[in-house]
Amino acid sequence: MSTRTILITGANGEIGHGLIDYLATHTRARVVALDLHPLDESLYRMCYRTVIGDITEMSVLESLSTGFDFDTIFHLAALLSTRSERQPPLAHRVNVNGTLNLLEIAVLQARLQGREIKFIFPSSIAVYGLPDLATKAQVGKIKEHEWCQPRTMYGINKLYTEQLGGYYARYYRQLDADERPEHVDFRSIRFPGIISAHTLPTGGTSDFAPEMLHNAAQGKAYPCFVREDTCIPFMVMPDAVRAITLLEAAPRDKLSRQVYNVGAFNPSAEVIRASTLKAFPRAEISFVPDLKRQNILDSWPLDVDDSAAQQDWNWHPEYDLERAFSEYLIPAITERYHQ
Ligand code: AKB
Repeated sequence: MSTRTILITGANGEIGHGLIDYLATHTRARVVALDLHPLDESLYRMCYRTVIGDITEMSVLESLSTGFDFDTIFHLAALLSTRSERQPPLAHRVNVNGTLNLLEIAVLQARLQGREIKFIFPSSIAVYGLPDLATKAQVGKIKEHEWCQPRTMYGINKLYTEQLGGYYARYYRQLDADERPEHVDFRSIRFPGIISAHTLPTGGTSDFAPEMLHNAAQGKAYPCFVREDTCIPFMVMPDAVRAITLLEAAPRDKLSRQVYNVGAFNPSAEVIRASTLKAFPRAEISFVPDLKRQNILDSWPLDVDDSAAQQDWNWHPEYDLERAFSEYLIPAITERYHQ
């Protein structure tokens, strides 16, 4: 195994936790972790270097670029959908300008090193926008090019930055006289809601599922902010980390596109409640819909068609709903709160 140097932005976030743990356990990669906040204690020893800094400040990124030769950038830092809706200008600054900065750093790195730099970018089902519940039910699984009319600031930011990544990979400074050697190999995954047993998301709209489960495990009543029939795709964190590392490792000539759907299971909120109650029978879970957040969820698809990911890089989730609860979520969450 060669020793690669990997930059992870938003390292302290949910995917950051899962990814750093995976890289430390399964590879010899040197992880340079960047986050606005100090990294959790548990992650420190797994990283080669940790940096506290803001991706909207180019000087922070430039000084990182001076210090390291990166093979891959996992750009995970973002404001999620609910938080973005409350602070749209901040969301734009972080989700769009921050990503632009990172893409510029990738170009700079490619130029300095004279080789291609991989840029791995988590996008989201929030890029989709179904007009109403009847259409949502009727269209079922949707492909990457369908229904890309997001209703949220976050969805718009993600859809635009996917395209920005495509531009940096294919057309960057296309009018320049000389062929430019620098190249960014941009690859993106549209993640569904992600449920981790070890961390809780903040500021997302799919948060109702992990919140339900984590509250139940702690014996706390949970008024769930959606209707019981709310249905969007989800996956558990080990599959999310598998997906992002599989995509990163895939040979480029096997990739037919730059942006891929990935799915695993798509239970209604009621089914998530029932699965939670099976493990924690005394949990108090009620449904008290917040109509505005509900509207956002109703505009997200029921399910995604991930056949391109299956074909191109052999994507298959390891966890369906049943296995996710019985073999990952319940044992790990129980251990987390009851040890
Ligand atoms: C959110 O709810 O904002 C995220 C997402 C679906 O991208 N979890």
